[in-house]
Amino acid sequence: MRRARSIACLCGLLGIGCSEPDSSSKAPIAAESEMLNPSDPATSCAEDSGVIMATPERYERYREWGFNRYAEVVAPNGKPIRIFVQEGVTNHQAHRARNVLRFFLSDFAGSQYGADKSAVANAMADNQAALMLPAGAHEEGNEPPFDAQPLYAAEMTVEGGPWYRNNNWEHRDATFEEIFHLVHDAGIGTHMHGALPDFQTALRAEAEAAIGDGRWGIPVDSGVTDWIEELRREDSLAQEYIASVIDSYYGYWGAFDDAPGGMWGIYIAKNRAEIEALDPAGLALLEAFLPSMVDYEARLDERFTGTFSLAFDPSEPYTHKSQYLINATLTGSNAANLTGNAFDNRLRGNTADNTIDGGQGTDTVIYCHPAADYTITTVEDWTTVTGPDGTDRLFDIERIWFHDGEVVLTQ
Ligand SMILES: [Ca+2]
Ligand SMILES: [Ca+2]
Repeated sequence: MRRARSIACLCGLLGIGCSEPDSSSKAPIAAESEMLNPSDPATSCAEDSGVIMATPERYERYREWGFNRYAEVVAPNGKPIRIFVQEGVTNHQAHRARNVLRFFLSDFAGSQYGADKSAVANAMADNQAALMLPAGAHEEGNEPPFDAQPLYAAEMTVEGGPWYRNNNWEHRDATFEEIFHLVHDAGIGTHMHGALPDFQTALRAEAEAAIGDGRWGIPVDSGVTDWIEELRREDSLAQEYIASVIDSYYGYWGAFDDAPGGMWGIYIAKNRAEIEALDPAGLALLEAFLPSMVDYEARLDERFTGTFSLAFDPSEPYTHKSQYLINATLTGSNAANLTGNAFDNRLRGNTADNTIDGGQGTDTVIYCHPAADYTITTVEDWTTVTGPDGTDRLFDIERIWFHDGEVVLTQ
């Protein structure tokens, strides 16, 4: 059962029979890297390399288990929130997991609990929070024995990859759910001391209310009732409830048509409009911490061909998810294209010839070399940029960012 997997995932956090400390658990942990500002276009270029590194030698047990790569999000207190990557997980998957974690920890101005997330990130680092990305799929009894939130390769998509494009439910993307569990448990605070006890109290109360009035915990099969009871015993109803709201809010169940609602039908709302109509209390709690748009840099799977769109298009069901993205980058060398949405998009092509259409808003295309390396030609509504990244055609783009300066295009 898929629900059983979520329960099993908690054991790493709760220490139920399947965890042992890694060799560093008592020692203060030092960061291996510096955190770059994700809203600076230069970060896109700088993070082409250097985000994923070899696992430091002091994590000997992780290395023995094949966690050969490592990444981190550095909290304001200078301590890392660690990500361990097992052989068989791609760097793209690891990079995206890090971006999702950083997105959850980015300040959301004006929100009740998310305006300054420093204390949440610091609590995670102080609690020695870790995310592990094991290869393959979860197998009961075969979990790597670490105090770390697991997110398996088989349940991580990458924007533009086949599982993402096809909404492959055998590889349902649990990235948002599992990484938010980590933020919730170690940062907001559940069994560990966290930064936002009032938020947790509200989430726990709303989870019970949602079970009571049928918004969540909907018994679509006989296992759900048992699962809810087990969550109640573990005191983890709040974590699973808000994860359901988050998943539907960011479009991850918009294309699900096997049952009404999201999270296999356990949650009453499939998409944002349904949350607004059917679970306004859940919506308010989510929006007290997380913003409406996902502003991490979506680095598309290098196999992607065609045009990746950030605008909703009913004929392309993956756009239920991509409509909430703002920043997208093509990787690899396929001659693929990007289409933005009504927001101020930051878009970046790859080394091939790309067509990039920003749509409405003030949109920026990023190039990582100095401006002198490129030739810019504008004919009517189209701007052509020729240089080390091929010959790209830009439409509805207002700015071009080069390594040494920005060019404003006059329409
Ligand atoms: Ca736009
Ligand atoms: Ca290009």
